[in-house]
Amino acid sequence: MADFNAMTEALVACDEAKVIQLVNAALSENVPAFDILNKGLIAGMDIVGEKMESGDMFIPEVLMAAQAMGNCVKILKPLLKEGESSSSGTVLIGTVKGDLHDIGKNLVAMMMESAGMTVHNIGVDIAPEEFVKQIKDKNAQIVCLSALLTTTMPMMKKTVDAIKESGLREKVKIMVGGAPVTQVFADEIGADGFAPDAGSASKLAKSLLN
Ligand code: B1M
Repeated sequence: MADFNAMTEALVACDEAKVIQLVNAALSENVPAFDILNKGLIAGMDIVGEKMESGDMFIPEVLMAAQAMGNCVKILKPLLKEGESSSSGTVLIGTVKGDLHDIGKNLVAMMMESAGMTVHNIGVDIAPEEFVKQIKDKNAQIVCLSALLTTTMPMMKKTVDAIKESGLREKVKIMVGGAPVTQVFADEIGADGFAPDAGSASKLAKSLLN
């Protein structure tokens, strides 16, 4: 029986060795990688967020938990494949300027890659003009913007506006996501779509490509 609670607790305790051991033990019991990710790891990061907010955890500890999470995601990556996909396309993904959060964005990128799309993951703290440049350079059909901070959400609108001003708006679909982002916000800023998590982001990208 996989012990998701122990996994969550080990992540919150920043005990990377323990959390990796528990992830490997769960895999050896054929526990689905999606359950490990959602019930063990993401649940742990949610608690980390609450502790960060209440002042019970500080940035260095949050970074240690994030690193442990990232290393577990590397283990799960080959097992999170969605299965064969008939559609494929070119996607550009990045976290908007001012925002350094990348775990969720990297999961979205991974799910899209697993679904057969070519994904250019251009990192964090990406300025609107850099998104525009990369859309041109990579000939992207879809651009995905990620933001985890309410303070960086306006940068999503600036990025959408920069894409419009560059004349590329008709050539590229724009998707947005990240914990504080909503469908209403996506509509307000003129994006083509919003996805609340990595799985639905991948599905939405496929439907926008078709
Ligand atoms: Co930050 N942080 N952080 N942080 N951090 C949050 C987001 C926060 C909610 C914590 C809290 O206070 N409760 C809070 C934001 C509050 C707000 O604005 N409403 C916060 C804050 C305040 C800050 C700082 C300002 C703290 C400070 O310095 N005082 C600072 C800002 C730095 C900056 O960016 N300029 C900061 C820094 C950091 C660390 C660097 C320490 C670290 C990031 C490490 C890293 O990413 N490499 C960190 C972390 C780890 C978090 C929490 C704890 C976890 C985020 C995470 O990785 N979640 C977070 C609390 C929380 O979210 N519970 C928090 C797991 C991940 C799988 O989920 O990213 O939501 P998520 O991604 C999901 C979906 O949102 C969606 O799919 C993903 C997978 O299902 N999705 C997309 C994401 N992007 C998408 C793009 C798409 C579609 C879907 O495109 C189409």
